Amino acid sequence: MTSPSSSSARPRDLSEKLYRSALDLIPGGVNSPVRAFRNVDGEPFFVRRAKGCRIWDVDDNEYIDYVGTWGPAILGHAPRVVIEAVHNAAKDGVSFGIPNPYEIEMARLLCEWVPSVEKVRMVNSGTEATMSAIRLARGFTGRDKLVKFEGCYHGHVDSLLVAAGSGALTHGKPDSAGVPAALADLTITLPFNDPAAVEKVFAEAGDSIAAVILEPVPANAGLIPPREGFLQRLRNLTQEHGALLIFDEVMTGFRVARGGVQELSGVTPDLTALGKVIGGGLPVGAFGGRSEIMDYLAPDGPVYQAGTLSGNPLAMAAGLAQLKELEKQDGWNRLETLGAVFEKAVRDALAACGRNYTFHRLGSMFCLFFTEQEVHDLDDAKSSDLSAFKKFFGSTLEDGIYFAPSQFETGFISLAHSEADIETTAQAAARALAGL
Ligand code: HOZ
Repeated sequence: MTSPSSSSARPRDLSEKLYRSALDLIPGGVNSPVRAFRNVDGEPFFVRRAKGCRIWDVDDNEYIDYVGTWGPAILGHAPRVVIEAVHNAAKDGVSFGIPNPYEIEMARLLCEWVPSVEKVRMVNSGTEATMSAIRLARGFTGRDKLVKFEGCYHGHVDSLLVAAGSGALTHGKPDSAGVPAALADLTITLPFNDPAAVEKVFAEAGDSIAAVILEPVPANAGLIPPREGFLQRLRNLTQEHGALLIFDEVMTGFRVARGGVQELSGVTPDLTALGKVIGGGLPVGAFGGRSEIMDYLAPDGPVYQAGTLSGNPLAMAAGLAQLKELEKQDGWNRLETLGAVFEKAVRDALAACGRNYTFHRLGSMFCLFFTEQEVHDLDDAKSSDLSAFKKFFGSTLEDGIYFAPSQFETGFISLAHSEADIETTAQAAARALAGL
């Protein structure tokens, strides 16, 4: 088996063979574009197994993983508590399409943990969560327009695939074909961290805006903290104009704190979209908020939203097991400690090779921007040197470290990463930086 410390080129014969087959059968060979390694001039490897902070590909190469299945694997891969919970739930049936007790337990936990949530509905992905939240906002306010921010990514929802981050940005197509112009015209897109731009839009069209939706800490254009007071300004403006404020905490929910960015910032939105960590690695999303708004949903209200597999017992059991374990292990404090160790290691590696690249971290989320410019919005993020990123990615991958194959994604540390893993990673990063 090839160990993470090996620096020789890794054989990927079986992955290459599988990828050839995939290209014949699946568009682009992948079931989600961010997996395609296109902008790092590579090809994806195929995973055989993952455990803790490590993954092994089908050619038996081993990697320390900082993608964590794009966020959900906060305890690490295949945690015992989650495997047992899924196994136990499955013995009683894998899907009912009829209410089950896990749904109540999950709803109670979410209402207790997430400040904005008085009532919640479960869905199957983050995309479904944001899609449903904006429909609800439009139904509740009787208005059509949405405000979103450049570089924020809210899943592949028609109305929100405008100036979108994540894979859309990575592949240079932040606006998708197939989104009707009439729909895109209802989405007003503004630079992040620019309160004056939001104030202007509200002054001009405030009474037609249903909602402002944002990742309160954008994590799909790299990782970009909000400037002091920005979230509160959005809260005040939306309230003054009768619009709703929607936080998309699919990335940050249960990750940066038990109650997400809204707990850390003290700014409470009207609606919140959740996903990723909430499912323990199974396909789960949720959206919730004030009761008076949530009660607009069918069957009580006029806004239709539904799902055959929503509240699925396996998914609920997995998510509950992961969330309870996080709390039991004092997860958020431990992740902050690990994150600080990681940050110091990265900053030391940067200093050692005389690079002044911008590094952002929030708890266990991080991004190294290959630019010396401060990063406060998408334009700043786009000043990154993508060819330097590409070289860095290739070098660390060959050294057995798997970072996301895009400058515009966020990295994740899990509770399964040890300080020794982080040290190994820092050494690989230092080698990669020295080689730029
Ligand atoms: N939302 C994920 C991280 N940016 C992307 C996952 C995907 O598109 O497959």
